[in-house]
Amino acid sequence: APQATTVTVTGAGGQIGYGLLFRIAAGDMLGPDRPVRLRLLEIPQGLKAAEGAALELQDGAFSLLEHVEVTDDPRVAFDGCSIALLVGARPRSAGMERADLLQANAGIFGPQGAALSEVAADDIRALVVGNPANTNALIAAASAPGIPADRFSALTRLDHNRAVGQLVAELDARPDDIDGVAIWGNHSSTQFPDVSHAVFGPVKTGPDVTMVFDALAAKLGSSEAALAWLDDVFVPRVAQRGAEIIRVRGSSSAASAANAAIEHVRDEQGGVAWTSAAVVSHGEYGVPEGLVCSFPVRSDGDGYRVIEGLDLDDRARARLAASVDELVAERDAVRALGVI
Ligand code: NAX
Repeated sequence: APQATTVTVTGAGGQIGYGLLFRIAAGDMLGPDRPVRLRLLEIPQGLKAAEGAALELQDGAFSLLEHVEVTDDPRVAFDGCSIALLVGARPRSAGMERADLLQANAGIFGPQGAALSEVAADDIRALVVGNPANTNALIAAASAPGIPADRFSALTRLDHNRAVGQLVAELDARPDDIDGVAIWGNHSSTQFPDVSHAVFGPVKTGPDVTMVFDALAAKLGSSEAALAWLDDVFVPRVAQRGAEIIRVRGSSSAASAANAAIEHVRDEQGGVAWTSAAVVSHGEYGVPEGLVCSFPVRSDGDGYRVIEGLDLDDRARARLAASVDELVAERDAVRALGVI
């Protein structure tokens, strides 16, 4: 049997952790051929919840699960780890300013980046889920001198999947019939969910494929109506879906976030032609180098790369620029705090 892959989940006692652990153990993330060793990192107040999850993992008797360890020490949690899911973060409390939030999270993601740099496996890849995810990933990467920065990414696959879900409902389609959706910018309400390169139709059967925009225009009666739906319904609905889930469910997205994190890692490791992820910019589409920004990406199984060469119209450029401005402001605030 192949050697087990060490996967570390931080915030493992929280609700996304609870959604993640069992699917990882079942092979949904790395496939049915790769055994896993799970390390669960928590802060002292979260240890009992993580230990409870570990007991339930035992009760799952998963054939791919070799070992589970619960700890509050990042150095123990990341030792030999190849995949780190950085979920635990400091939430924004009432009246907290952005600088306070960034500083509190820098106190988590700085030390975790440093610990990863010292003890993780050479093939380490880290996905940041905990918010503010893009800037937390920037901080972790900057704190990990021994790890190439592009091994860090942040989750916008949930936003991507939310966008597909809205199109599926509007076009009365199936998820597999939609390809080429893109999330640009920050994982926040400034993000730009973009369908301008998206195609609709039984994608693999060629002749019936149309642009999503044309399908929307046909459905809604005109191009103007399609554009109005995108601007007034689709973009805000996707960008504010997190708040909608809290309103309806009474707590924030958990299973859908865990599902998206599983798909992010699965596709990064297994290869994918087109999805969305927040990755370190090399200046693509004019996004300042070093920012962790969401783009349309692909992977050949060795990490996400930005899909380049797409035409962005004025509307798309303006929306991307607004979200990038927010990322720049977050980076500058973190710099002003002396964190990076
Ligand atoms: P929970 O509050 O249920 O769980 C978070 C857990 O992290 C807690 O058990 C806490 O004890 C632990 N934790 C805090 N600091 C830690 C540290 N330094 N080391 C290890 N563990 C630590 O939150 P949950 O609903 O699981 O959400 C986790 C994070 O994901 C939040 O920051 C949330 O905002 C973020 N999200 C990100 C999404 C994305 O698409 N990028 C979507 C879902 C979610 O909102």
